[in-house]
Amino acid sequence: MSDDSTSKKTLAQQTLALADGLADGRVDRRSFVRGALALGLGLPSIAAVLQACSGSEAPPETPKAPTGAAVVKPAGPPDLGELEKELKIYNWSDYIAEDTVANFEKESGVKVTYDTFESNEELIAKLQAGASGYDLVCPSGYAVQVLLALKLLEELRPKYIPNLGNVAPQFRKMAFDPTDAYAVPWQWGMTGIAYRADKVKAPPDSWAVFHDAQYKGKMTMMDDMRDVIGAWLKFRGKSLNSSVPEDLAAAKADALTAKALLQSYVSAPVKGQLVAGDVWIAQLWNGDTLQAKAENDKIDWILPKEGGVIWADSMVIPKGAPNPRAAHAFLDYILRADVGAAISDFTGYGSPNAAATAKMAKPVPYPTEEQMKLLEFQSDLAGASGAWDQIWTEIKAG
Ligand code: N2P
Repeated sequence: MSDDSTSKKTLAQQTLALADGLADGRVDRRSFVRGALALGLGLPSIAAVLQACSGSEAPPETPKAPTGAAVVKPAGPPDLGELEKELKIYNWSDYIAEDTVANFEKESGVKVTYDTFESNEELIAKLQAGASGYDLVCPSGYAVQVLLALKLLEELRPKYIPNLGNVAPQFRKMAFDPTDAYAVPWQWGMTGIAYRADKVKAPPDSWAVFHDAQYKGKMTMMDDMRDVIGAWLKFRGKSLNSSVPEDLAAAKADALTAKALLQSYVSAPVKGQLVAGDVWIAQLWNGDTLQAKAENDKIDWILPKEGGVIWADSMVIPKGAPNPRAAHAFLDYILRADVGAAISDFTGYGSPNAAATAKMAKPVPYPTEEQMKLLEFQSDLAGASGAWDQIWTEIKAG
């Protein structure tokens, strides 16, 4: 063998050793390229070896189970990239502390666009229309079910949300997200009746107050199909998720009787009318009522004796969200005890975050078992949603 052939053999052996090292993980891709170039290997050959070894970043040895069967780790989704510069959030109005977003922007350098909506149906319609550009939105439980059925949500990446451990046990594995794969609970609350104690003859205790002609023109119900029809279903002792045609027909009749006495259907903006005294009795959420009460302490709230809605609203990531890393960063931020406490102290709602509840100035206690008998979570109407839509259209037009 000539010197030349010896050196060629050595070169081949060295190249093989390098390729073996790449294949079994002892050599990383960058070191392989550097070594191969030093050995004089051409770029096309280097590329071919790299492609052949493209799985080489996996651990070199597959661990064996005691039985000898190979343990195959399912490939997870690829890591999220760098923190993006922007984040677009779509949330209910008056549902966050005044400085929550500003503080996040300051510490993360992410610029937040924050828009608001007034009902789950508005949110669902926006996401269904496509290309909303939102990275985080806040549906109630039943609306999470609807969005999941429409395949409009991304799965969470828990490794980017270390504070997930702060979520209280009763808000984990809820019916709308049984494996905690999609939703980070934001706030919980109830729908009942807000009233001006100084204007009404006696505090209301029933949905029947909306049939009381003495308050004609001084009452409102929410601009929300699920809440209005749901209230009249509860009034007749039915589930607020009923799809029974007779139940729905009775609810429609009750709603039309009430409509003749209502000033309007209005949700969060009714707070100002209660404060001013233009409205005396309003179907409203407990937390928004507390916000109004901060401006006028004559405003009170009751849960009607027939019962009402309890909800848990969650932050979820819409399919194709343009800034998923920033979305996860915001989720982790709001799950901090101090940030979560500030949000709930401002909104007047309960925090699903155990660490935050412990820090709240005015914690809202979760209902007892006894109180829960009066409360019901809404669920996806699925096949009955067309009938509900139809009835709501007729009520609004009636
Ligand atoms: C709006 C809060 C209401 C949330 N301020 C109802 N799910």
